[in-house]
Amino acid sequence: MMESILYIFLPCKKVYPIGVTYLADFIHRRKPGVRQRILDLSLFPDAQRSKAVRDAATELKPDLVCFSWRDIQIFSPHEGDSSLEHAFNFYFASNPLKRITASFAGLQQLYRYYSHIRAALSYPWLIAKEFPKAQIMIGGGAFTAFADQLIQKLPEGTIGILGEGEDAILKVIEGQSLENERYILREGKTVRKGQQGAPALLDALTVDLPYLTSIFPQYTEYIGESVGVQSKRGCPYDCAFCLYPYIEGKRVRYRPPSMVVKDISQHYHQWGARRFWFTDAQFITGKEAYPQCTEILERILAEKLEIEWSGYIRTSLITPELAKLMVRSGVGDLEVAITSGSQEVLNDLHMGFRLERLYDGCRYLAEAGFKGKVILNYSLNSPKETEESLLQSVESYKKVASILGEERVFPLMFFLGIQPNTDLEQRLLEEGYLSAGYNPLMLTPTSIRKLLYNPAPLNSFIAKACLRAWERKEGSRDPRKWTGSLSQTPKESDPYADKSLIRGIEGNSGRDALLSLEEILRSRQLLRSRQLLRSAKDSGEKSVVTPGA
Ligand code: B12
Ligand code: SF4
Repeated sequence: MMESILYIFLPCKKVYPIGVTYLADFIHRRKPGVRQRILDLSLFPDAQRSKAVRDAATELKPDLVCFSWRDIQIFSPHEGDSSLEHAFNFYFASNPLKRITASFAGLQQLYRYYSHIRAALSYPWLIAKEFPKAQIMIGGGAFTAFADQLIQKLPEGTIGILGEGEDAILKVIEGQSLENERYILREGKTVRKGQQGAPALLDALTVDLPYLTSIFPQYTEYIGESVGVQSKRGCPYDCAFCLYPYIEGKRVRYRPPSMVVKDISQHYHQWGARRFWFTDAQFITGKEAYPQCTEILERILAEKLEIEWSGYIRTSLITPELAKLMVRSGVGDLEVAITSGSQEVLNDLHMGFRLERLYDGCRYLAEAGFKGKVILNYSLNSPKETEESLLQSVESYKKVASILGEERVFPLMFFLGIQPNTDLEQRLLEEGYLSAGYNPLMLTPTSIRKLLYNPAPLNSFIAKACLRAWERKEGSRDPRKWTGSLSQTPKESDPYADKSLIRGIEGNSGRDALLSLEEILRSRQLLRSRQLLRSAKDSGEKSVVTPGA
């Protein structure tokens, strides 16, 4: 039986390390004698991270070191991140100077990307070398997404876990077999994998906050930030590009609302936290989730918790009653993944909602007095996109803006990023767009171009519209700071949890991009109809002339 666990949250842009807090809490409830400590490396400058790992391991002498790897992706396919602009300038700018500047910026970003991965891998290697008796485990969102590639780069014997980790860690400290867990383990050149049996039910008690406070002294750094709370796990939908059901499973498991709100209330009263994010893959997973969602919001109100909360929410499932409760219980800014204004494109991506219902949801929010911002995510140039469907997307933005108010709606171009283990990846492999055995972590100018899904023939004028809009806002420079996982985000007063997205909406350049796109498409249409007219006229003239000829 193991007696001490050190959790190390690998560096990424500062975000509350909810996963490791849940893991440590779970173990403490079952094995109160196990000594634990959480170390969040994001809060240290680069140069001090190895020392922080060494110091914590020397002090705790852990039997088990659990690394949690949350993010890898840096080429976020959305316009809040300057890497997308560089990539677009590199591939599509007509001015060669811009291409050259973008290629330097892109190279710099690639360098940062690789050194970020290298640095993250160096901490497990440090433990393996300097504390060889400790067992190493690793999990988290980024590890789950890229487990097959990462396990090859980790010290032999590292136990990787895909998805949730509570039961697996418990089994490891008890010395039990992992056969019914989603583990991945490399022995020399062979890799072994396990399949999860029954996923854990979430009826455990709430987080023991005084205990968490004692093992995670860095918590004070998160008091003004948005604290994660999970109310359910799993998503039953099937959106082609999405990895969440792969990570969390398709079966939805709910936490009892009283416990979810007890979590919020403890953080509120004991830490003074005021901002929360429901980290669920999807907060409203379907009609079956209504009772739980309703009770959570009612309890927030009943307990007079004056918070601001957000999360991923299917707007199409918002009812008038839920909208009222959402607004009264403190819903903040929302990110709505409309994806496209064309029902056909949505259906092709298996999004499982009707646009009309999405508009209804927005209407209910407006009627309930919603005052937040709505970031409206568009994934232009999805498969099945046509010039007509692009114009429908522009129309859909106008429609949402007319419902909620133009000043509240911020369209954001969020290109489809291709991720391993998604339907989209599978489809593109079958079509030969991706080649079998490609390495999704290997970024080169060609692979980035592929992985930021924006194929020909619509790509060039979509890029043109985006560049035109960004240029107008930014004066054709890149004044935005690097926002990738390596740098520390400067303190910003904006309450939105993902600060790089906020950059995308500051200038509302997405609106400009959509309107520029409309301009480009309309002028193409005009040109085409003029050409048609002319050729009709020409052939008409010919046919008039012919008889007499
Ligand atoms: C909620 C969420 C957000 C919210 C976070 C809000 C907040 N305040 O917490 C917001 C919208 C801000 C966000 C932003 C981003 N996110 Co996000 N996010 C998620 C989401 C949906 C849930 C994460 C979560 O908190 N889950 C709940 C907790 C309890 O689970 P967990 O932390 O994963 O931990 C569990 C397991 O992973 C495991 N585990 C974790 N560590 C360990 C360690 C060991 C040893 C073991 C055994 C197990 C284990 O056990 C834990 C408990 O069961 C995931 C997708 C998903 N469904 O998982 C993406 C996800 C983590 N995000 C991702 C990314 C990329 C981002 C961004 C970088 C996007 C971007 N490019 O701009 C940003 C920036 C993040 C940052 N660092 O600032 C990726 C990461 C993978 C990747 N491709 O790199 C994911 C996986 C989504 C995806 N694209 O597939 N995100
Ligand atoms: S995009 Fe949202 S609704 Fe669709 S599968 Fe992913 S988490 Fe579920």
